[in-house]
Amino acid sequence: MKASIDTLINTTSDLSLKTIAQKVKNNERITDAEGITLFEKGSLPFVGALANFIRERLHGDTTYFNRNFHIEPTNVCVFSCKFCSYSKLYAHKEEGWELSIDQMLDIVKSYDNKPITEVHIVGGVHPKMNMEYFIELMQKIKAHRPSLHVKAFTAVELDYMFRKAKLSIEEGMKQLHAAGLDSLPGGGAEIFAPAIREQIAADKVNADGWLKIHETAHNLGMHSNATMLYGHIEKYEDRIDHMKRLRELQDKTHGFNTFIPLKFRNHDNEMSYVAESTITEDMRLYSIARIYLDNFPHLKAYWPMLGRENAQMSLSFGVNDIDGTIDDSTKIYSMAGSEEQTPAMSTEELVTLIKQVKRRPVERDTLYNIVKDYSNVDFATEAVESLQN
Ligand code: V47
Ligand code: SF4
Repeated sequence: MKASIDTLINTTSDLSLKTIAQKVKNNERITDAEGITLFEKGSLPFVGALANFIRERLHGDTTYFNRNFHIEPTNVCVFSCKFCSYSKLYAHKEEGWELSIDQMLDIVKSYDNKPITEVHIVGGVHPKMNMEYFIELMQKIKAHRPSLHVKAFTAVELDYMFRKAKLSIEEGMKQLHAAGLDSLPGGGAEIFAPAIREQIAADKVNADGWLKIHETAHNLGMHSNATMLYGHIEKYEDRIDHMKRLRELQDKTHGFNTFIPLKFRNHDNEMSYVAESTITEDMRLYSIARIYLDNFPHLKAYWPMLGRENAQMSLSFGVNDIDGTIDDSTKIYSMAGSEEQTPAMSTEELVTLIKQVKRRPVERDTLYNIVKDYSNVDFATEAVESLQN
């Protein structure tokens, strides 16, 4: 590994790229300007080799996945993000769906005998689904299955809930945490740069509001993820600006677990005229994120959006986490044009996907505690043994 990075440094003639490679080798932070240089000048083999070096320094071959299921309480939303293919405006709410607390609890109960560790709950912003509603949901989930980790609500949903309830972020977060909310997913971040955010997601919480909500959660001892919606109308500078704000907050709190780049899909939304990014650009983005975000422990490829084969390929471009079995129907990507129309993968399929590219599959829980190392698991033998027992 060291030999290959030395070769890369010695064979790179561009001085600015050579300096970046040297910094990566020395485990030094790159600057914002260097991040932009990587986007402008870094070839896929160059940034990929650096990202893989960092990935292997941090995690070796270990590739994490988890066993989770999604609940989408509603696709009715008061906001009107231009890239969203999924939501139905509140004014047309009869075209959307709304799940009752009992219906959501039934989904939780349908996993009673399955070794799931996490439920991921994210949806549109429905005015009727307020603090009381979600406090009751959290309490009922925890009463039913206390060990299930509840990762729920984007900062967009939380901002709306807290404002409606006239609660400070801290008070609102404390109440949900006490009711059973364990951590926050990374959605709603989109692109922080105001000039772009105003064009694609004008009416929802802004960058400072998103960051404040995550900072408050971190200060209460909760962890969270961060996303970035890329490959639409943003520029390289906007990507670096986004990651810079995340890197700065992470320096303060160390509360982020993982960074999840989300590739913009253009099917059936108001931005369908924007071409989707190429796979090469996707892999460059993952690689540069791994290089720039030196204080994020994990980089995740969300396979329902990227597709399984591209997610598999990303494991050579800095990614060390491939999300979950998503043993359920999550609609946000299939409606936006992802090739994954029924995003569910069995543990065996996920493990196989990881092993095919010679990485080590490890099941984790939400907080990256190891649940099971699958490197030596032979599913055929396990199936026979379970039939015999
Ligand atoms: O915030 C919406 C994105 C996000 C489109 O934390 C789109 O573990 C691409 O945040 N093309 C919600 N993306 C999903 C999310 C998430 C997913 C998986 C894991 C985690 C985690 C978080 O979906 C939204 C938005 O950025 N999105 N529409 C679209 N057309
Ligand atoms: Fe609503 Fe989220 Fe869709 Fe925006 S991305 S319209 S906040 S569901």
